[in-house]
Parts: sequence; C-alpha cells; structure tokens
Amino acid sequence: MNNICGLVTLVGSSNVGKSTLLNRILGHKISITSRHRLTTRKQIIGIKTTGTIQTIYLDTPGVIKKDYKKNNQIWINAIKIADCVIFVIDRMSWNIEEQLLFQHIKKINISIIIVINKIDWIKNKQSLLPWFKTLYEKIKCSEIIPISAKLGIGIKELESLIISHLPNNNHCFPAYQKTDQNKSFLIAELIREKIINKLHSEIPYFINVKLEKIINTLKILHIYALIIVKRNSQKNIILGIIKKICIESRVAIEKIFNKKIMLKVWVKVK
Ligand SMILES: Nc1nc2c(ncn2[C@@H]2O[C@H](COP(=O)(O)OP(=O)(O)OP(=O)(O)O)[C@@H](O)[C@H]2O)c(=O)[nH]1
Ligand SMILES: [Mg+2]
Repeated sequence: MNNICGLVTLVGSSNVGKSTLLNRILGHKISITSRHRLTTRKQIIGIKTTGTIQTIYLDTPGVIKKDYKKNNQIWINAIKIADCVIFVIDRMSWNIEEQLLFQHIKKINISIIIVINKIDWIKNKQSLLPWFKTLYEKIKCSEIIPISAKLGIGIKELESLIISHLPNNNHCFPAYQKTDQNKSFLIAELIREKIINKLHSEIPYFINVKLEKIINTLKILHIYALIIVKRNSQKNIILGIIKKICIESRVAIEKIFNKKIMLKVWVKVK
C-alpha cells in the first residue's frame, strides 16, 4: 500500500485555539496554551503517524495586525510549504485579523479547511447555520467544520478531511516521533505556560524562560531555569507566585517526561 505524508499548517487569529487543537489531534502536549493572546511565539512541529499515514502539523503564532509584514513571517512561510491549511476561527468572530489572513490565502492556490472552534460555548447550535452560509459566501470554501478542540468534538471528522488532502509520499519521520523540538525548548515552554496562566495583565508578553542547565541522572532530571523579565516590578510579581509556578511546572514536566524532576528557578531583570 502507498504511504501518505503531508504538511498541514494551522493558522488563525491569536487565542482561537490553534495550539489546543494541535495537542488534541496528537493526544500529546507539544504546544503551550493560555487564555492570553500571543502565547505561541515560534513555529511548533507536531507529527502524527497512524499506519501508512503521516501528518506533519505546523502550529504558528496568531496573526498580528500591527507591523503586518514584520510580525507575520512565521505563518506566511509555513503556508507556502503546506499541502493543506487549517484556518481556525473562534465561533462566529471574523475580525480584521481573519480578513487579513483570508486575503493572503486567497492569493495562493492551496487547499483550506475552515475550522469553527469553541462550539462548546455556543448554546444554540442552530445559530451556526446562517454563519455557515455567510462563511461559504465570503470565502467560497465548502470545507467548513465545527469543533471543540477543548472537549474533542469533531476532531475525527476533521482528521478524515485533512487526510483527504495529503499526497502519496514516503514518511519523513520515524513513527514514534511526535515533534522535532528538543527537550530544553519544551521544558522552557511548559514553565512559561505555567507563568502566563497565573498572570492577568500585560506581563505575559515580556516573559522569557531560559534553561541554564539540565542534568539527566538515572532517576532524576535536574532542571535549572531562568525567568527573564523587563522590570523590577515584574520580577516582584513573579517572585510572589514562584512557589506555585515551580510546583505546577514540575508536575507538568514529570507528566510529559515520565520521570522525577528537580526544578530550580531564578528570576532576572534584563
Ligand atoms: N471553551 C473552549 N475553549 C477553548 C477551545 N479551544 C481552545 N480554547 C481555549 O482558548 C484559549 C486559547 O487557546 P490556544 O490554543 O492557546 O490558542 P492559540 O490560537 O494557539 O493562541 P496563540 O498561540 O496566542 O495564537 C485557551 O484558554 C484554551 O483553553 C474550545 O474548543 N473550547
Ligand atoms: Mg498557540
């Protein structure tokens, strides 16, 4: 039987649930998520192999209206190499970011699937029907699928649709591989996720996490991490929640790496 292998790029406005969807499809946490905007900052690769079918997903940062050319290169490039684009929207919201993205995709000859996410938050599901019609008229794309990435509704149907767009090709990665991210990046991201989910204000955008050192012993993975903020006031906020951050990060990292973790964290203004 022929092998199938293709590249699928997830795009959309910030906070619509792209990373939640990727994690849901993979059944594995690869990309961090939060209720704040601009959580994903780099392109994240997730790989799913089932028998003869391999799908390589690219999760991308959300569309940014400001300084459009400078701020949107990641998803623009990720679309160029895709076999299929998943355009995620949040229920019935169609703002300037969606319009910008749509104008961009329209110029390229590429298969797109529109994913209406967060339908668990729509009480009256009938209200979706006129929205389907409006979307169809707006974008002339018949592949529109309602889902809830959070609850796992509509995911099987979406995956079947995605596979129908993938070409016959040899697999690019071994079947066991779920991502190409290294351990340090994933750990730093998990810590960043725990921090931003604890914050309310603008601070999430100014936080960086850097791993200073990882020592892997037989029984324990020792992690030394640095949280970098821009101002002293931000440092004080982080210090106030550092205990909780450490506990939550350790639990999350242990779950993913299936190993006991010793985590030491410092905060620095830079
Ligand atoms: N109720 C509900 N919430 C969802 C669903 N999918 C995602 N969310 C929530 O929406 C928020 C944003 O999700 P993300 O996956 O981080 O969104 P994103 O599009 O990757 O955002 P950026 O990385 O900032 O571009 C999180 O709080 C998720 O838990 C869903 O199907 N239903
Ligand atoms: Mg994201």
